[in-house]
Amino acid sequence: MRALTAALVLAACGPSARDQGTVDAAGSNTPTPDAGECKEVIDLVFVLDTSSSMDFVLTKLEQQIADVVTASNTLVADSHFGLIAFQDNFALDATGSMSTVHTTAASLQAAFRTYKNVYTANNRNPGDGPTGPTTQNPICEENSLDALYAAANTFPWRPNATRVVIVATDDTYLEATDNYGDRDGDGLTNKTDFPREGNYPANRTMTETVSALRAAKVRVFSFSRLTQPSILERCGTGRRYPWAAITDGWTTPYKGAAPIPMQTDGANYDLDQVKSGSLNLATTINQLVVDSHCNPIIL
Ligand SMILES: [Ca+2]
Ligand SMILES: [Ca+2]
Ligand SMILES: [Ca+2]
Repeated sequence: MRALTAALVLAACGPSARDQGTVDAAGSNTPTPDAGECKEVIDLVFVLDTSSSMDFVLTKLEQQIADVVTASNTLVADSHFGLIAFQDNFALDATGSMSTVHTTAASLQAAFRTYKNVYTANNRNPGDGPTGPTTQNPICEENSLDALYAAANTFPWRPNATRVVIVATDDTYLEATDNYGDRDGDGLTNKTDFPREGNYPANRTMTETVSALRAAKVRVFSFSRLTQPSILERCGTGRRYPWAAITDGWTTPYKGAAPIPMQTDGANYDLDQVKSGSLNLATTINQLVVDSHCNPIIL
């Protein structure tokens, strides 16, 4: 709950008020002791579940990302953006103006479109590339964990940056040494009837991933479901863990470990509210960037 408390405190007396100092009784503007000290730039990485039920997020991001880029650059110039797409494996997108670093809404929009059309629409895993096999993904859980590990360790975070990850997914994850392609959990990935098995090992544990994120001083903000989907909305394959486990790691403990946003001084938002339109993605992201900027992570 520390993360939520921090967010509420910041909402009440946020960075803008702090930076402007205080106005004393005589009306002069007296800088607070730390005024002007923070010169952090903003590095914001999207870690997105591109499986079929998540295409609405890609659509909304394509529509709204220009607002996010503008707001971030208004807060402080030269914002950097990254994108990691995942299903049963992941890819660190390298179509930005500086390879894995995007600096414009246009290149992000093009990337969101590509993932939706080439990967989401074909159940193709991002790490397999555009000619990889289709009709993959034999169990519902998705590999957010290895994607988050890559965000922590592979994205070129700048030393002087406020570091934020936005992860969007509607399911929980597996840990090493499980395998996302092993639909029946028998340790083999050799079944070829639908949904076809494939070799998609989970490479990291939750402990390794959280440690990497904390070491990199990355806040994780998740957009995930708070409640189970109706039968009609459910992932059409089997799953490793019960439906009740879809919140594990985001808003409920994962095998006893506190959720990832809570362990990284972030927060979770309700993905269903994004889907229904009652929570605006760009507005929410812009606010959490403001709240995070120059606000040291409390671990
Ligand atoms: Ca899915
Ligand atoms: Ca899956
Ligand atoms: Ca198997």
